[in-house]
Amino acid sequence: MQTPTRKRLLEAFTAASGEFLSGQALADILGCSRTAVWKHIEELRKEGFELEAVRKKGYRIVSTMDRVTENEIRLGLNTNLLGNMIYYLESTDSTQKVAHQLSQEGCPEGTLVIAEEQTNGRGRLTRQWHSPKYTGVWMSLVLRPKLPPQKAPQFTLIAAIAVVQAIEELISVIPEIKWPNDILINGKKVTGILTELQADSDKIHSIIIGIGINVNQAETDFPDELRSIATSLAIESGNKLSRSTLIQHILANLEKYYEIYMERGFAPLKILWESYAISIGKEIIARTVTGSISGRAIGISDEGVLKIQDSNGVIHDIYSADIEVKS
Ligand code: BTX
Repeated sequence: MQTPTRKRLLEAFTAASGEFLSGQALADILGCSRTAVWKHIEELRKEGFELEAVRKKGYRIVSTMDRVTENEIRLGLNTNLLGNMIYYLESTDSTQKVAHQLSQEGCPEGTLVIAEEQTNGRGRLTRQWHSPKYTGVWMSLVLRPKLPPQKAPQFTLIAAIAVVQAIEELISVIPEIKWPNDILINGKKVTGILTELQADSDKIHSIIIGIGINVNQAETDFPDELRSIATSLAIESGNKLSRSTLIQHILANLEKYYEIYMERGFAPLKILWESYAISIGKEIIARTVTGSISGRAIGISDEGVLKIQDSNGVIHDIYSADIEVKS
């Protein structure tokens, strides 16, 4: 976590969009001396930012390195809530675990935990999420909506919309959502979302949304067992992508949809979600912990529950499952 001064400095460079900012202008913005400005600039340089200093013009940021440090994410971030606190970790077991801990300690809504690598990334149930260093986005967000716990599954769907749109904003691929928590490109998994809760029976304390995105991996970076089912944005688009830019787009989209959701409920977002979903209208098999159900996926309810109609016309509500699309 960084000082408010550092945060303001990066906001000023973000607003300048690559233009020069004079030492005096920065001193005024930050409310400190020009020497103090210079010290902050030196700190940024040490962290890997390439900064240009020109006499009578001031400073500007020329390029950044591809890391997902707090500074990298702040430079270009246009949100009010999401990312207001950023915890950056070079390596951790799981950002979900860290976010749970911070949430229990009372961290503010919008807190983001981000790591370059996870050594024990978690999927649903007891599954693992492969999270190698410097190649993906491994992040967890803490939200504190005043809602009953039954609403929580909708947040997986809202997060999926935010990620799909962020991908579309940056590269030309067609990402699709497989209910409830996978994003696929050309049938292979590029993103997994894990929504967890801290709640009483009637009230959510926090929702922790974990998002894992394969960004810059090559095929050979995936272990054998994942190679046929997983892909990365770089493999699909042919180009490497700035992870911090991707994160900025996700946070901006998620903040927008979170606001819409809190004001107008899930209905307007349900239509959007369905427009990205691959399973709706198709014959699918839903494998739940208690057994499998086959039938046609006819849609999701306002609560985000998947509706499957079997061959006898009976409609089943599916709360959690792995989906296989048959046709
Ligand atoms: P899931 O249970 O739907 O998917 C887990 C399954 O996905 C694994 O069993 C494996 O088959 C496959 N898999 C594992 N790693 C990858 C990968 N990198 N790419 C594609 N497929 C993979 C999905 O659970 C939810 C994943 C959330 C991950 C985020 S990362 C940040 C946060 N911290 C954390 O520990 N988990 C979340």
